[in-house]
Amino acid sequence: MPREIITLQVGQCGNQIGMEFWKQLCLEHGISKEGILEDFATQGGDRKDVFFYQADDQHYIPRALLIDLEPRVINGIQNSEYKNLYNHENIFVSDHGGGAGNNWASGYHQGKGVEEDIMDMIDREADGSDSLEGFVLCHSIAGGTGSGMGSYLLEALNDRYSKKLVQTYSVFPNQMETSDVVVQPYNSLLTLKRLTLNADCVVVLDNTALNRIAVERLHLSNPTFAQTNSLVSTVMSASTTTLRYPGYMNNDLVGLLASLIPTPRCHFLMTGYTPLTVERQANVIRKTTVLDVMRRLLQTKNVMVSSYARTKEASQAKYISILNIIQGEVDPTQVHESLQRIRERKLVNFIEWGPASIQVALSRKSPYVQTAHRVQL
Ligand SMILES: Nc1nc2c(ncn2[C@@H]2O[C@H](COP(=O)(O)OP(=O)(O)OP(=O)(O)O)[C@@H](O)[C@H]2O)c(=O)[nH]1
Ligand SMILES: [Mg+2]
Repeated sequence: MPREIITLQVGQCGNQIGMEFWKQLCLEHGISKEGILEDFATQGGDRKDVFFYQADDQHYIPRALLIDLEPRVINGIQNSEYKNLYNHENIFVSDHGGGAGNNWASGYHQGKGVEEDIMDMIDREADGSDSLEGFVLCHSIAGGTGSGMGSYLLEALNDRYSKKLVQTYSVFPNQMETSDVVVQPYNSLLTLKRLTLNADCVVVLDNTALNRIAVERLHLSNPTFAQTNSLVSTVMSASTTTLRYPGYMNNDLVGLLASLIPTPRCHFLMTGYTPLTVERQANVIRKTTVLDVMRRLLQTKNVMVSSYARTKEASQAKYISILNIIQGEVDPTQVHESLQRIRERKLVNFIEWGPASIQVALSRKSPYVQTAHRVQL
C-alpha cells in the first residue's frame, strides 16, 4: 500500500526548490514535462503514487501545493515547460500579490487570514490519498512568506493532522553574505521555534554550505540559485529513493526517520551526498567502492550544513546517528567490511549516551549515486 506524501511549497525559495525536486522526480520516474509516462518507463517497478496521482486520462499529477504571497515565482512556473504538470487548483497566490516583505509577522498573519482556503486544498489532497503518511514543507526560514506563513501552516497541520508526519526542508540563510535584510535573524528564530515544536523532522540546508559545495566541489565561481537548488533536489530525491523504489526495509518515512531520531527533540538532520554533479557536467569518473563512498560521506566538505565539525575542534564533534542510503550495484558483504573498517579506524565519534550506529539502506536505481543522513550534533 502506498504511503502518500503531500508536498507544500511556500514562498520564493520553497517554490524554487520544489520545482527542481519535481523535475528530478519526473526524470527518475520517466514522466514527461506534461505528466505523461514515457514509453520506456512502463516497467519500472517503482512507486510513483507516493508523490504523484493519476488524472482521469492517466497522466501523472504531483501531490504538491504551490503557495506564495507574491505571484512572480509561481507565474514563472506556470510559464515554464512544466506548466501542465501541476494541478492548477493547487496553486495559491494571494489576491494583493504584495508578498510578506521579509517580515515573519506579516507572513504569519496573512497565513491566518487564508487558512481556510489553504486547508481546503490540503483536505482535498488528503482525501485523494489512500493512506496518507504525511507532509513535506519546503521553505526558507529567513524571508517572510516561507518563514511566517510556513510557521503558521506548521501549527495548523499539527492541529488538524496531529497523527501525520511533518517533514520540512528548511533553507537557512547565508552567513557569509551580509544581507540587506536586517530582520533575517528574527525571522529565522521565530521560525526555528515552530520547527522545533511542530515538525517531526527538519532537514537543514544552509545556503553557506550549499554555496561552498558549489564552489569547492563543482568548481562554479558564482553559483546561481538554480545550481544550488539542483543540489537540494538531488538530496531530496536521494533521501526519498527508498520510499519510491521499495526494497526490504525503509519503505516509509516513519521507518526512515525512526532510525535517525533517538528522541523527538533531536530531529534536525544534516545531509551529505557524493559524488556530486550539476546538470550532467562532464566530470571525471572515479572508482567508487562502498568504503570510498562511506568515507567521503563522513567528510564535512560533503555535508550540506556548515557545522561545528568544520572548525579545528572537529575531533570533538559527535554524531548521534547516521544513515547511509547507498544506491547502485552494491555487494552486501562490502557494506559489512566497510563498516568494520570505519569502526577500526575510529573514523566517527558518537555520543556516549546512545547506540553508536551507522545504518545502511541499500536502494535500487541509478548506479553510483550515494547519500547519507546524519543527525545534527
Ligand atoms: N537555496 C536557495 N535559497 C533561496 C532561494 N530563494 C531564496 N532563497 C533564500 O531565502 C531567503 C529569502 O527568502 P524568500 O524565500 O525569498 O522569501 P519569501 O518566503 O518568498 O518571503 P517574502 O518574499 O519576504 O514574502 C534568503 O536567505 C535567500 O538567500 C532559492 O531558490 N534557493
Ligand atoms: Mg517572496
